[in-house]
Amino acid sequence: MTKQAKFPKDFLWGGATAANQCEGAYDVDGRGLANVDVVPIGEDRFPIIAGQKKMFDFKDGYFYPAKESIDFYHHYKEDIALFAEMGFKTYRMSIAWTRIFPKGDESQPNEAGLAFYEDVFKECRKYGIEPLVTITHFDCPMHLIKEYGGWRNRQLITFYENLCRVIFNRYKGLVTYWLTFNEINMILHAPFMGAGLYFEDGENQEQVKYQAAHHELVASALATKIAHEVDPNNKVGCMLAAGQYYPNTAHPVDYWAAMQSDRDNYFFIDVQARGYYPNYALKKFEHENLNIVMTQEDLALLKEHTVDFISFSYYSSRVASGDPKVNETTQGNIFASIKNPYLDSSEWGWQIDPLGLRITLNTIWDRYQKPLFIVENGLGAIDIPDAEGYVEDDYRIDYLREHIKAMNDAIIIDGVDLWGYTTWGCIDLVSAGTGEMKKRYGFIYVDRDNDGHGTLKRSKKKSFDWYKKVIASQGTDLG
Ligand code: P53
Repeated sequence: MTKQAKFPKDFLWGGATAANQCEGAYDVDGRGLANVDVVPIGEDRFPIIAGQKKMFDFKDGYFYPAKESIDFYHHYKEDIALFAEMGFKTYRMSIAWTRIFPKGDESQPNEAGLAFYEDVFKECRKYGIEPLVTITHFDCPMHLIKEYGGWRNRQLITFYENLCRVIFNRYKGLVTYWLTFNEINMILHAPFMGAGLYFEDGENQEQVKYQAAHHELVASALATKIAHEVDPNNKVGCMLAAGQYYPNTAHPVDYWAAMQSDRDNYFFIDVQARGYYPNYALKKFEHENLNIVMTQEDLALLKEHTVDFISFSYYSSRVASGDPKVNETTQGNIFASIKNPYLDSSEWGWQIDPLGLRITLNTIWDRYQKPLFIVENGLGAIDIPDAEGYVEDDYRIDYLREHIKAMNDAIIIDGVDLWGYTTWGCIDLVSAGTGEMKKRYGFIYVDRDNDGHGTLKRSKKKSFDWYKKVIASQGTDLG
């Protein structure tokens, strides 16, 4: 048994999911269609989520895994009971915008959608589980994409503001931890999934992405403002797809490349946590002739309403090279990176680096000095269940154990202020990157395959009891 120093008593242990990857019930109770519904599994998925191939509706010959997913919509009581059995202190989940505003631009919300999340939050509270709610986890109503062009359009700020006002008021007292945009930097890598952006031929894509990013940043500041007005107890965080870049060698050009790549991602958090655009970004706009429209009111909002905490996902570190001849990249990740020869990889080619988590935690803490929250971490793997649905997932336990140790070192040895840890996909769900079901992260196995076959039966994996013990022992027993 590995003995660790105790985590803080109020440390928020838990797990994370996202609406579109687990709820299913895509057309139930008045829900409207979103970008995340119309992204199929298969080779067209990447060009579609990158905004390079148009898919605005369901088309014959494709399978759309989010339509039914694991049907959390009809299983949430059973699923939350299992989370409670593991001892979760928090459950990170997201709201599907199109359940509340099916088209996105209505003035009145859909009561059935509001009632659904109210029930989910009450179910969490019944077990003393604190909901941690992502307001948008990659979802944007299709109507806002078709009619307004997604986040490239300034009007999206107002529609998002309406959504925030409605949910902050309705769930006052039920929810206090909010995240404004999941992996806000994803807009650069998967703009259709991240911000409902589809590019027309000949368009300056950088310009469109950074203008849309500006709208999201302003919307995030506005959400923070409203959240604090509605309930001063509300805590609002930003959310970054994190993972430190290492230079490929000690050559200064490699170090410089790593720094540049880090800045591409930290740019968003620099604005959300510090309240203003960093000079390197303003200079980039200038040198690349990107004309980003910003009003004085926008800048004032950014300045006055910075986030209360910083959350991030961490799966892997990354490697950058300043040498154009070095181009052997890792597979299977939206963030293509140079391969790191010192690290093992998952079955999907994601490199495994627990110390990288400690490094990332320290870097973000040094940069912002605001409380941190790890809201995603985990291993996507192929699980082979026995007849009862039990999976001996020691590989997952090993991955999580090493990352929990790294996080413990960051808190106990380095003094990083970390509020909590939610593992990704605590129950098996659809992969965002590939659309597969067989890329599983959960402590709970769900009987469903890539083609949508299966009974949806839930069963505990070996890691279920392991994580339960980790939480019960305040992270001291990682055995
Ligand atoms: P999947 C890529 C790189 C880092 C984070 O990813 C990413 C992605 C998207 O693939 O997204 C986050 O399912 C995201 C989750 C997602 C999770 O990582 O591709 O917030 O929605 O499921 C894991 O294995």
